[in-house]
Amino acid sequence: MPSTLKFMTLERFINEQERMYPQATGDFSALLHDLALAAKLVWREVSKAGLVNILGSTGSINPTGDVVKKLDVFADETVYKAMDHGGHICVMASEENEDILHIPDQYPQGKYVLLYDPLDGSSNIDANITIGTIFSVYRRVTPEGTRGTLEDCLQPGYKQVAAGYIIYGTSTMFVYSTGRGVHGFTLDPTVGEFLLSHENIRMPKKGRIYSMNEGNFRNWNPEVQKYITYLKEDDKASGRPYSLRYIGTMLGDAHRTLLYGGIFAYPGDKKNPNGKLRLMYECNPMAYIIEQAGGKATDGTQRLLDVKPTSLHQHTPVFLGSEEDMAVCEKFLKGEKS
Ligand code: P6P
Repeated sequence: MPSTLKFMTLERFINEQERMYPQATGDFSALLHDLALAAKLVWREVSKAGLVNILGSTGSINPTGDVVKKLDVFADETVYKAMDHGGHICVMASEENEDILHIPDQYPQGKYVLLYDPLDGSSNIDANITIGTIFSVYRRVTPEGTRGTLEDCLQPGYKQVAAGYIIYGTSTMFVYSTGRGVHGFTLDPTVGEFLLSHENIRMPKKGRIYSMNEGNFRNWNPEVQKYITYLKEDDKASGRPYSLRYIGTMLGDAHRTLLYGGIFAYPGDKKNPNGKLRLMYECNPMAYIIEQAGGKATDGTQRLLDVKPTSLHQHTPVFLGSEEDMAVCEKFLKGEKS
């Protein structure tokens, strides 16, 4: 029976997953429930952005140099306020804020850490192109009961206990993993519930789509240039030429890559050796999802989830995609194939 007919709501799914862990306290589930509420609150504004004149720029600039849109600010504040009082989190960090975000003193310090990009793809807001919210959850590494610190936030991606995103597209989906596969829930706005629509998502082993901003081709290193040129050659046996699909919202391009296969990349280049995407807010959570679905993610030299972070807003090159596509890509990046 199709999973949606089971009326498996996100809430019920989270609770049933919790029952698999007899020692669970319910803290983690409650954190995910709070995140689901935050998703609906952000969706409510995103879905009517054009109607309430929320479009347009605040004119301010965020820590990584993007022009901040009003919806960015709303989403940033909404996620924080939905998550700050539950007692499950000891510290947060947002792509929109320079420093870590402490939990207000009147609320208990929890055992988890939340990092989030409140609205990825914000440059697409005014064009009504897919945008989304990305999140990462870690267990704290400093003593319980104390205020969370930067050390709690700067953990390598393999330490994530959950990661996911809410994609505001033709429909709104909550996609996440807690290390037991990747599951997608589609929002039914008539009842305000996320219903299980994509149970245990598995990436195709190989795709026929590559997703990169080819406008940067001239600045890429020769190995990347050779790989892209290879993908565009005519060779039916290996499914080439690939098609280029790129919307300029990382989570949208990564979500399509998750479902259809192929490869997404934002390489470093001569101007930006570490690329443009943020390790902590975009690449680690998406790499976690891609690996959980059977794909691979690297920074061009090592497994992306093994990268040791040194600062909250650091950039990293990223290559993520289907197992077989990543194997070929890595051969080019190592100079073993040309
Ligand atoms: P470019 C959106 O601003 C973002 O951070 C990612 O979501 C997206 O993949 C990338 O920037 C797009 O960057 O240089 O291709 O416009």
